[in-house]
Amino acid sequence: MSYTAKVLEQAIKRNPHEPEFHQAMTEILTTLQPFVDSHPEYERAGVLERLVEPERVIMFRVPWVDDAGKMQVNKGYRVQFNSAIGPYKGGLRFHPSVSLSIIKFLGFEQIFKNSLTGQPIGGGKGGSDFDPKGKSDREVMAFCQSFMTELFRHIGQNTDVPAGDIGVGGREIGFMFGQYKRLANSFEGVLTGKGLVYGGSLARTEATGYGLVYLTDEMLRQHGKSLEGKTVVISGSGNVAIYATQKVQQLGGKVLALSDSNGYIYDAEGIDLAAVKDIKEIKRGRISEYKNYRPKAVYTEGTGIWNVKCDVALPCATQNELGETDAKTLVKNGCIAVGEGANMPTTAEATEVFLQNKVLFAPGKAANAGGVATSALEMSQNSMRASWSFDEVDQKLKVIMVNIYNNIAAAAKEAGQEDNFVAGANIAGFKKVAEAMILQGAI
Ligand code: NDP
Ligand code: 2IT
Repeated sequence: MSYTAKVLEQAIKRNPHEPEFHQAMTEILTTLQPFVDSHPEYERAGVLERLVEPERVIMFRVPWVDDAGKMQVNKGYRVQFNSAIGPYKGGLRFHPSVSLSIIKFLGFEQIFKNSLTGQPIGGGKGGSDFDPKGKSDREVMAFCQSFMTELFRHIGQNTDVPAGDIGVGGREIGFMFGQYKRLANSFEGVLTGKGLVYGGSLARTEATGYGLVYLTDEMLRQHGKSLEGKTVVISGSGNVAIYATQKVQQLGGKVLALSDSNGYIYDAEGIDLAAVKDIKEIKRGRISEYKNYRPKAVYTEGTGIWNVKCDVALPCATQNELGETDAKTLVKNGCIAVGEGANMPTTAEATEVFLQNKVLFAPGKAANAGGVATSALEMSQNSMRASWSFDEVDQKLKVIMVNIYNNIAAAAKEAGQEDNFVAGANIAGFKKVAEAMILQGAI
């Protein structure tokens, strides 16, 4: 049995009932196998056994009082997975589905993603099973303050720097930053995605969606194509989906459909992004309301968005939202490229369908790395007490995404798997972290 297979089997056995974490480890360790096999120094140093075990897992109670005066209790998590190349860095997710398994899969992915950005950031992730949907601003504030009342003792600008993810945007980051500052008595860049008036970076809000589109366009260009004139389907209608839509439109593509957890809208004339922003960013409403702005658009309940014919698919909602049947439908409909805006949105079986059919496939840890990369730019600005212009940050982001593409393409080619960017991203992300771990001894 190979070293990778042994470590995977043991890790699955030692972490039962964590299906998403198993899925992420299986994907990464399986693709790393040929590379790791040809480098015995990794086994000698026990790199993989260490990589799959988080450095620290924090789980805590989050009590808060709702508007009816009733006590509510949620679970809080922070998984500080790997600090070999920098302070732990990664988002916080507030969603009722959040479990230790989900936070561990996200934290594990984050190690490799952060390495790919070329920035000095380690991997971490956190969150809660709190559901911000339908809560008043005061309830969200009460929750965020209670969450930070425990978390603050575990984080810091040089230790662990959380940010947003599903259910955590500018409002939540603001409430958590304010509470951190009171408790720690320190105004510091401990969170990213902050408001522009208290240390946030221009272009962080746009960065994940923009970065996804920069990388997808670069991947197409290196294959003699581009996003210009292409039809695009994007799932989700949150932060990543909205700014992916904006950048696709700027590059001359046509976005036909967007979704949320209830259903999807199809607009043959191309999505009216101002309408979507009004519904989602201002009113915090449902995507079905799009019909009030564009009566000719079609709203369909449920998860069928991948049935919409398109040239390019950008899954930007959540894990395992694109399965084998969806992948086969996309291929049959002539889809030429997929870029993962979400983390692990494509199941293993669906990924295989894309790779077998030569669909250009950019995995999330590379394609959505623009968000965390720009978070690292926010950290740099905070340390320097500087503030860069939108164009400056956007230009840096673009360079980072093109570099990521070049690195994963080169790693894939070197491994004899040209155009397999899943393998390329895993190998390129792994190499730097593994080397740092070996150089630092038994950490
Ligand atoms: P938001 O909370 O802003 O938006 C999430 C979107 O996905 C919403 O439209 C939501 O619909 C939908 N969604 C969430 N959960 C589900 C579900 N279980 N089933 C169907 N739809 C769902 O989050 P983001 O846009 O920030 O995050 C989207 C994805 O991108 C996540 O996978 C996240 O991990 C990843 N990501 C985010 C980054 C960032 O900087 N924000 C960086 C890198 C990756 P509804 O409103 O109905 O729940
Ligand atoms: O999945 C991710 O990379 C994020 N949610 C962004 C993390 C960050 O620290 O900006």
